[in-house]
Parts: sequence; C-alpha cells; structure tokens
Amino acid sequence: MLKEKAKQKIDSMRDVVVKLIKEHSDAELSSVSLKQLMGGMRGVKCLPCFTSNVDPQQGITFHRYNIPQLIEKLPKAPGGEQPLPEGIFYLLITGELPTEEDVAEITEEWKKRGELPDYLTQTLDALPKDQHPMTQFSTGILTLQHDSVFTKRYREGISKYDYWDPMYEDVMNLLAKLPRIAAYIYRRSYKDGNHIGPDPDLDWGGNFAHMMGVENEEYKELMRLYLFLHCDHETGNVSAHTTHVVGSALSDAYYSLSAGINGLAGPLHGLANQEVLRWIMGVKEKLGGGVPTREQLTEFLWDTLNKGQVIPGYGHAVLRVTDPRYTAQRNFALKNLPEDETFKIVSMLFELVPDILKEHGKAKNPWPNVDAHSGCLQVYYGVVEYDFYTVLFGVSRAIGVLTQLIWSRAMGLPIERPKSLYIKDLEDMFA
Ligand code: CMX
Repeated sequence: MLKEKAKQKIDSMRDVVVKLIKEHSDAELSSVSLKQLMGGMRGVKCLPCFTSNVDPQQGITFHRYNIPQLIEKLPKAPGGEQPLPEGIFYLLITGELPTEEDVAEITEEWKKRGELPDYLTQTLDALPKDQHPMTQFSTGILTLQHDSVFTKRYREGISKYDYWDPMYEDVMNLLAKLPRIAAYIYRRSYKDGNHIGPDPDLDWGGNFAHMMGVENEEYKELMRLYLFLHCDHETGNVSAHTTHVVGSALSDAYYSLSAGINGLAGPLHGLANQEVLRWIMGVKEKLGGGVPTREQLTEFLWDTLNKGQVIPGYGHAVLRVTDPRYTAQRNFALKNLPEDETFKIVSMLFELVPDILKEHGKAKNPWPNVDAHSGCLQVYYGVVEYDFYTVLFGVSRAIGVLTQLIWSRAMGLPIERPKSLYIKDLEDMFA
C-alpha cells in the first residue's frame, strides 16, 4: 500500500532531517545581497525540497532521475510509450521507481475517490461560462474544502506528528477529482455543457483526455506525457512556493492548492502556455494564415520586444539551457506531427528567438521553457481553446505541489515567516 510505504519513507527521512539539524544547524548555505532582496530572491537558497531539483544546466531531476530516464523507466499504459503520471506521483512520494502494480493501485484508488459532489458542480455552474477556466478551476478546488479531512481532524485535536496522515487523504481525494473538475470546466465552457463520464477501464491521464471528449489514442498518450512533464519543479517557483507558504499556516490542501493555482494563472508563470498560442495566432491572423517567413517572424518578435513585452515561452529564473520539458514535447511532435503548421512555427521560433533575445541583451536565459511547446500539440489534436491550457498545467502541477505539502507536514516544517527590511531603514543603512 502506498500509504504504508509513505509512512516508512517519512519515518526514515525524519531521522535524516533531525540529524542534519542537530549536526549542522549553523552551516551557512546562502547569503542575500541587496540586488537579490530587490530582485525576487533569485538564487537565494532558503527552501528545502523533498521531491526534485532544478539544475541551471541539466534541468529538472525528480529524486535524481531526469526526464529521459523516467520516460524510459516509468510504467506505461498497455501498448503506450509515455510514462503514466501515477508513476511520477509514486516516485515523488517514496523516492523509488514504481512497479506496474504500484501504479495500478494508484489508478484504482483515484478512480474510487474521483466522484464530484453536487455542491461542486452547482458552484461551477453558477459561474459565467466565459469566466477564465483558471478562475473556475481555483474556485472548484476551494469549494471542495468543505470536505477537508485535515481540517476536520485538526478540529478534533490531532497530534502534530500525525498531520501528514489527513493531508495524504486530502491529497489523494483532490488528485482523484482534478481531471474531472478540469474536464467539467472544459465541457461547460466550450462544449455546451455536454459532459462525458469517466471510462472505468482507463488510467488517470487517459481518462482525462476521454472526459474532455478527445477520442484519440495519440492524444491520450500526449496527456500522459503532459501530466508527467509539468508536475514538479522544486519549491521556489510561484505555484509550488505559494502552495507551500499557505500550507505552512496549516491551511489544508484545498486552500493551499487553490492559492498555488492562482499563482500559476499569471502570464510570467503557467499562463505563458496560453500566451504562446495567443501570440502565434495573432501572427497568423495578421498575415491571413499560413506559415510566416523567417523575416516576418523576426519582425513580429522585435515588435513585441520594442513594445516592452516579453516573448512568452522563453526565459527562465533558474534554467540556462533549453528546458528538457520542451525537448520532450518537441520529440513527441517530431514523431507524431512533423508536418503540422503550428509546429513549424514553434520550430522556427526555436531557431530565431534565442539569438534575438541575446541581441536584445536583457534575458539571462534566451532558451525556450516548457510553455513554448505545449499549445501547438493541443491545437493539433483539436483542443484549440487556448484559455484552457493553464488548467492542464494545473492538473499536473498539483501532483508536485501536493506531494510537497505532504512532505512539509510530515517533516514538521514551521510556518514560513522571513524578515523584511523597511525601505527607509535600508536607505539609512547605506547613508
Ligand atoms: N522576453 C523578453 N524579455 C525577457 C524575457 C523574454 N522571454 N525573459 C526575460 N526577459 C527580461 C525580463 O523581463 C527582465 O527585464 P527587465 O530588466 O526590464 O526587468 C530581464 O530580461 C531579466 O530577466 P531574467 O533575470 O532573465 O528573468 P527572470 O528570472 O526575472 O524571469 C521569466 C523569468 C520566466 C519570468 C522571464 O524569462 C519571462 O518573463 N519569460 C516570458 C514568460 C514565460 O515564458 N514564463 C513561463 C516560465 C515557465 C513557467 O513558470 O511556466
């Protein structure tokens, strides 16, 4: 059972953390310059992460496994080539690669817990259909707070050493429901509320594709890859950090994830995936369709920069190379849609943008991030409503940030409260 395995891992990690604190409490790990204080804390090492690490040159590793290794090693759907997202959840929780049985157990567990209560669908139905899907998604998650096991057990008087247990239950309930909430939002906003129930024979990602109404085996595979790729990116990014900070006040998983999703909805973070497609569609519209020439694309790119806007999908706060999550999606496109028009534009951008950003001279990382590629794959399979794309990101990101929440409660991490510096005191300090 995953929960029993998690308990063993938590117990041994508690020993590791206690030893580290006992023996190295005063070790200096990072200092903070004024530039960092005013610059979004870039590079300040001040957060533990129990699941993953982003290296500027190598990209993300999950418990030290990189993306190509996991695409190869994680269990697949029958006849499939892409990793099942249930497998990365198992890895993040336990630090070990799952067997096919481990993954099947999670699939079954999430099926059992996946039903949406009426009060949730009624709440969603009360929102305007053209409310941004991310607002609907965050509202849906927050609404489910009604059923938080953690909050109930806290009221009953639980020991702090057991916090992780009801948190685990909330996380399992939430993850089980997220694809259904997301598909519900997609169908109500774009498909006349013509909802599709889950298929009991499908896995978590395959079922999400099915409930969205895209009946295509290749799209199911894409969904599995997508939900695997976007799940976790250590603790410092906005969605993970927000979830962590809110959770540190012992707000439950629903409050915490809803807040993290609100952060993901920003155009400098997850919403960049919708912005990439919106940018490409804008170019196509101005040119009256077709694939633009390199010269035309160059002109549009400079025009965007000269207007003081960012080129969405490029740059990163930590990475200094092409995001391996971009490369994984590019490999999928090269195999399945090499002649697609939007993919050709995305590829042309890959050739042009880095040099333009270097010439522009501001971005520290001129290379594409995860969001530069995802939209064109969705369009190819008929999911053209780009306002919805960040919800897909959110369903996946929940795997990582919610796992981190379990770890935070299990390790007894305290309420987060860094010290700020009043601006006039700073001024006086250097007067
Ligand atoms: N286009 C134009 N300018 C860019 C840029 C881009 N893609 N990326 C960075 N810059 C600019 C910054 O706006 C900043 O300008 P100012 O000095 O005028 O403020 C300067 O370059 C330095 O920024 P940086 O240190 O390289 O980047 P940050 O760590 O501050 O920000 C990020 C990182 C991702 C927010 C930024 O690269 C960006 O805005 N990219 C476009 C949006 C995007 O794709 N976001 C998704 C990131 C992945 C994710 O979270 O999903």
